[in-house]
Amino acid sequence: MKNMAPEDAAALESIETREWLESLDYVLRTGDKSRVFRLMDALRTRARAAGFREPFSSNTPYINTIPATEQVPYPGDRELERRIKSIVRWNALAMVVRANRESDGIGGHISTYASAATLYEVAFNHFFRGKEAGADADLIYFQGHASPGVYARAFLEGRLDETHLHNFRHELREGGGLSSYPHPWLMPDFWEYPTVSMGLGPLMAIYQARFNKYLENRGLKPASTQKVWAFLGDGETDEPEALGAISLAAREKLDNLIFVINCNLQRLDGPVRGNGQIIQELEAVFRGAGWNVIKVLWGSEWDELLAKDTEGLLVKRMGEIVDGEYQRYVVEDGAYLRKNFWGVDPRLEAMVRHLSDADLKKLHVGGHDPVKVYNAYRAATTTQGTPTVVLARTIKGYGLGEAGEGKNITHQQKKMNEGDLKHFRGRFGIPISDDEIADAPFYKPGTDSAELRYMVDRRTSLGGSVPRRVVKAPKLDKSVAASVAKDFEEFYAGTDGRKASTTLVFVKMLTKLLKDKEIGKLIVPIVPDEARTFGMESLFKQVGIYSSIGQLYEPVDKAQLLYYKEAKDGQILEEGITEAGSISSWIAAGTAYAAQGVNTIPFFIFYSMFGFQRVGDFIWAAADARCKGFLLGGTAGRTTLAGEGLQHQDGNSHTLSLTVPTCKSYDPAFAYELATIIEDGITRMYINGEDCFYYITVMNEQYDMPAMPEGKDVKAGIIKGLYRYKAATKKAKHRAQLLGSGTILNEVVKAQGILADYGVAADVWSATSYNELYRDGHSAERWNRLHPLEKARVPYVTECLAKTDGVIVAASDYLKSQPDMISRWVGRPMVTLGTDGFGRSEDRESLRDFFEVDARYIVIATLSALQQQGDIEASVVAKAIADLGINPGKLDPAIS
Ligand SMILES: Cc1ncc(C[n+]2csc(CCOP(=O)(O)OP(=O)(O)O)c2C)c(N)n1
Ligand SMILES: [Mg+2]
Repeated sequence: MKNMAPEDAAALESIETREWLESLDYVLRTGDKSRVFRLMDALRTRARAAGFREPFSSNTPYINTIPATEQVPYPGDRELERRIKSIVRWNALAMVVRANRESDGIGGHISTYASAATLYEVAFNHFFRGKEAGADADLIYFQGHASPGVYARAFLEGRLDETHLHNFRHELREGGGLSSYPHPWLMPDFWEYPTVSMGLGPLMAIYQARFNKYLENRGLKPASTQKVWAFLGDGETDEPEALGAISLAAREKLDNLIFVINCNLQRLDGPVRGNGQIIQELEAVFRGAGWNVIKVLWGSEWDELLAKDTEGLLVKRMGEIVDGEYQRYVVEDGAYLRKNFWGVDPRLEAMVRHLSDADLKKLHVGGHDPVKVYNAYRAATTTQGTPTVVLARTIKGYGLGEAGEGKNITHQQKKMNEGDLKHFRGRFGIPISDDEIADAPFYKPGTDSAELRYMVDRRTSLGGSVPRRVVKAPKLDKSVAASVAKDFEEFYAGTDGRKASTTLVFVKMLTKLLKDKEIGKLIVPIVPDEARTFGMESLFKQVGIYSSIGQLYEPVDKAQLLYYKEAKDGQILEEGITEAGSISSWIAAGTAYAAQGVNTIPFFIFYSMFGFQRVGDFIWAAADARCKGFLLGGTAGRTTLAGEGLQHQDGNSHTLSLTVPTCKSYDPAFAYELATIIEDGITRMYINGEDCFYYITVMNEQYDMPAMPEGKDVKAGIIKGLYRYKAATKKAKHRAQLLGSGTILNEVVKAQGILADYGVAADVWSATSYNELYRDGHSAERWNRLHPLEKARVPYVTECLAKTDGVIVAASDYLKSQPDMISRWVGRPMVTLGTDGFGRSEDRESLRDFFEVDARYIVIATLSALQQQGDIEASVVAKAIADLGINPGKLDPAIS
């Protein structure tokens, strides 16, 4: 062949190929699959032995994974389902078009759902199981931008009315509206999972599926056939979170997980991979990670052509077109396709000679063919031992025609003129007259129409409508509060001179909670490879680390008391180094009270700097999902964590946690404060049923934990954010009120002592939460503004401080903006010290000097404030600066 003319070589190769394929066909007919694999293996081995190095590929050809010959027939009424789908399409489009006519710029998306309609409708009619299916009810993550289609279906099912649809993106209108995207916070009976911040949905879905297995393995939920479905965009897969945990899904054999990627080849601005093939790229990534990949690329019209493609020419041609060109095919006519796709080879051209240009244009892609989609889902739901991803090729803006089908502008298309609407109506056969079409009216057939009866019937047999959010778990009994209070008794008594850190105290509390008879089983400790940092390793042995396969090895430390114990019913979720994964587990556990009917109480402890700062958007989504539980920011405090420096020392997290409306943040100093806060959290979230969660910073500095001071208001003050910890013991000429939180409270107490020498009697207050004080202050202020005739409400912080005497100084291990937030309600000027700036690798003492938050700086701040109001001479302050060894010329930590 080497010395032949090229045409002869090609002809010979063609014959040779045919012969090999015929031999293979023979084996396929007469042998079984394993015989084929053995044969191919033998060929590969022979070729390798001859020195041939096969190029690596984790791809299969650019055709459907499930061949036509392996398909089962469609079980539904195709014609009725097509009509239903068309009506849903119409209403989804009308909702967006009308909203934007009324309020220009209100937004909404048409093209995403237009591309995904078949992917959803097949699932609605045949797969998604609703809440009546009990433990088998599916958990579905809908693609955020497809929400108009989900609303449109709910409208036909009678769950939403015309007013709702009319009020799409007008949530504040009378009669209620529909939120732009899936937001359980705003539509708590409808949506379950927030997805629209791209990439979060897929990651949360993986950990959700994993958590479901955890619940089953720990006996907290019966074994079930429940599936987690995650619908996402192909563009969305560029988010690192989207693909970041796919290897975990395969490793954990999550056959309860199905990803459906709507591969319309486009994102917002243009093609996802104009110069490549996103589907092949995703196939390689998922197969490499060990997933079952099902490609749905071509509709049934192609089956006959592929059957005739004995030499693989068509398959080869399909695989060599880049996505940018495929997108072009959507907007071009049949003649263009004939010339550019088929015309490159006379043999290909011959394959479609019998078809008209119009016929060529009608050759659909797989994601719009219910038979192909049904078969893919059927395979996905019956696959065992691996998660499945369905890569479905679709067309963005399908049906919009000139108004945007396949065009680069289609994602943003929200307006359609009369002509466009008529085109769409015609294409999908919607019975709306020419007189009415310009208004884009919603269309709903009668309740006893065949369409509606079919829809409702299908949903009834599948366990009811979806999505639907139901809180399945009853609230915990009041006796739980008493039980926890008993567990925590010792923490109110103090450590009697023994030093402890709040982290250590927390771990002791967790240990007690894990043993609690009433709620021990419900506690879910979560750590991202940080348990030893926090001294939690004793829990490994006590409750075990969850592993879906138990422990297949004898751990290296087996002989020791606290060995690394993995178990199938292990309680700790040791996630490895992934804060994003850990927070997703926390969300799954913290929302299990709803969909799963289990009141699991998650405690996720992490390096505080890698919490809100790193995975803040997940925490925002958690709040949207009405998540409950505890977040523990460990090794917190800019000057409390010694040595680690700029990337680790956290002075920011309380500022960031303030932004989450349902998050209550605390910076406790002592064991009894921490006990009070956790007890309050369990009561509020799980006994009273409040949809909120707690963020608590805990530190690694060790000191004496005092007993809780006497006084009936102490516990209430801890929860509200402020209480008087230690009043001045002696009278003096001058007065001061000193506020401190976390470990810095100890510096404040020291300052109280030094100030006595300067003739200042200072009271010490523990400010456990500036965030809560700030919220309370604004709430009172707002109420007073709107109710001028009523008795004015007094902010709690005013109640505490307004009647006191003396200057006010507050010191924090976090940004100065923390104490600054309450300054307007304290009745007089207030001085704040905090740790604005970048951390440093240093010891605690040097750090507190650098950031100017130690006892000496608190003393200077107090004296300076007294000087400002004319109570003492400037020379007294200057002398104190010198006496306390402070360098006034030192660097400003805020900007160095
Ligand atoms: C984190 C995040 N970044 C950006 C956006 C804005 N955005 C919304 S939709 C979209 C394009 C979506 O493309 P794709 O995932 O392919 O979905 P399609 O609409 O094509 O199905 C973008 C960039 C977002 N919602 N979330
Ligand atoms: Mg896309």
